[in-house]
Amino acid sequence: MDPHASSVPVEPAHPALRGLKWWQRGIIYQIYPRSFMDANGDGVGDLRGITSRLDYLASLGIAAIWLSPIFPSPMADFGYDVADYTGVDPLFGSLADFDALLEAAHARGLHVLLDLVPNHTSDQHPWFLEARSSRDNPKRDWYVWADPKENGRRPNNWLSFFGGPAWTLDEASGQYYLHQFLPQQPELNWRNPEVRAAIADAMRFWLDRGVDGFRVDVIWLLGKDEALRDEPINPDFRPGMPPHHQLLHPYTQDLPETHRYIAEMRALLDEYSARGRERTMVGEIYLPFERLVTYYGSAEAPECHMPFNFILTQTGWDARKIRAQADRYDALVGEGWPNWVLGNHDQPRVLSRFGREQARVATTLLLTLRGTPTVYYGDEIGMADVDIPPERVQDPAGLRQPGVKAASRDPERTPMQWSDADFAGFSTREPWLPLAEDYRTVNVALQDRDPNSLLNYFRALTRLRAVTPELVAGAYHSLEAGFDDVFVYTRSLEVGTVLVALNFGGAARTLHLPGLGAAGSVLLSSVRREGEVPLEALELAPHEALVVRLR
Ligand code: TEU
Repeated sequence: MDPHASSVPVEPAHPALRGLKWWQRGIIYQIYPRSFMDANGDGVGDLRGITSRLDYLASLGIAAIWLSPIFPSPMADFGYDVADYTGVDPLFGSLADFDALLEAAHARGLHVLLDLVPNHTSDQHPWFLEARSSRDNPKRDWYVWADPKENGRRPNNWLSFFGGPAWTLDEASGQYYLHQFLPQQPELNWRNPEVRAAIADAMRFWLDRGVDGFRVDVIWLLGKDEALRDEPINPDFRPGMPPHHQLLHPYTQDLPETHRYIAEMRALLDEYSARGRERTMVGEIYLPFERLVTYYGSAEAPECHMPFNFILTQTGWDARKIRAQADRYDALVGEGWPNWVLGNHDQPRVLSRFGREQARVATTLLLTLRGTPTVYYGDEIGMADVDIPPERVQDPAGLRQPGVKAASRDPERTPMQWSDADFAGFSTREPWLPLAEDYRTVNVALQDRDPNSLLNYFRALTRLRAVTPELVAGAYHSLEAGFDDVFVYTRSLEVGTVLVALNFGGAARTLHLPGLGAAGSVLLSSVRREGEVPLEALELAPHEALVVRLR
């Protein structure tokens, strides 16, 4: 396979952005393949479906799509249980379908990131079947095994993210194996160099085919305490929280050796980047900023190009709190390239968290803070969480944790709403998860035709980013807005300064912003106004998002 057979056309970057990589200039769009577009009419999305929607994706002004896992899998965790790192599950199509998707995406200037799941495999992966077959199998040490305690109990108190213990007894061999997710997701032993080499081979397989990089699943969990010490009790645990929060996690999360493993993965990507097209690695890491930023690594041993910044999914919709977090993050990121996430396949939809009237404010925030934005499919048209009737719940995280609020991730994984046709234009039959009831009024086809739609607001913002280098590369500086529900910041480069003013509330506000000059010109407003605005008495409509060029 010639990796140059489909290379991404180089987009003409604004001169002020020369020197920035594509993943720094552009926007990442996450696709949950089961729910994006079903081409073969089985009720589940697939690769040919995605390919058929590439023109839509290109129309969004994004730089890359990230596909949640497409690999062969028993689907116990809907693909995050991988049974073969170098194939495509027949549910999604074939390798040939993938190559066609990659080529067609590249032809439209879209990069493609795959979801690498290196912390655990499926219990049906041939490696685990071998490892499990006997204590002296050569692959035994590829996974994490431990003897029962004297009383036959599990080796320590570690817990699964999905409820219950993190250990399951393998009756035949009399040892427990570790799984911080489902029992069907045994954890690889990253201390074993053969494991690291095997994952590197899997990465090469896709890089050689031409993929532009990876989003790496639970990368901060790769190392675990070798002595398997008990984790301490979390004093802040309250009933109703996910049971995993009963413990603190010093022995299963953020271990020092994890940085070494990530640096090895990065070195492999850098080899490919040095030979031609720039490849990238985004790491899934839920940690406080001070720890998160250590995953950029150092100049000598770089790690993730971008450790995901999930703070907007964890902070309430509060302008002051978000300002404080953005200030802290921007300062801590240092030389690293920042990034922002508003939603993903594990979190309630942004619209359901913050309300439909705040959709444009949220979109503007995501696309104008300093750093690469990651957009979750459907958020650009204002899809909301869908109530799933109990008999249709699919997500094992929900099924295993009754009574824990938002434990099931099904509500944010429902089919993309393409049109008001039957099954929302997603499929020709009842999809695997229920469609939102609002799909006849909230869908791509309708919003495409409506110049005032959220979709067209999203596109106007991405077009604005493309011609406004300040919004991509400009320094971030927040301002005191004088109101608890207003967030104001500037983005400046030598070529100029842009002001962003966001009204998080339903009341009109008049801001007094001294020292910025008498007036600015509106670049974009969610209430569609144009022209000059006075900066010493800047009026914001309820729920308005406003972007202004200063002079
Ligand atoms: O998620 C890891 C993770 O931390 C989640 O369990 C998260 O805490 C939870 O979903 C919050 O609701 C990754 C994937 O994104 C997730 O979809 C997988 O289920 C999980 O890893 C196992 O691979």
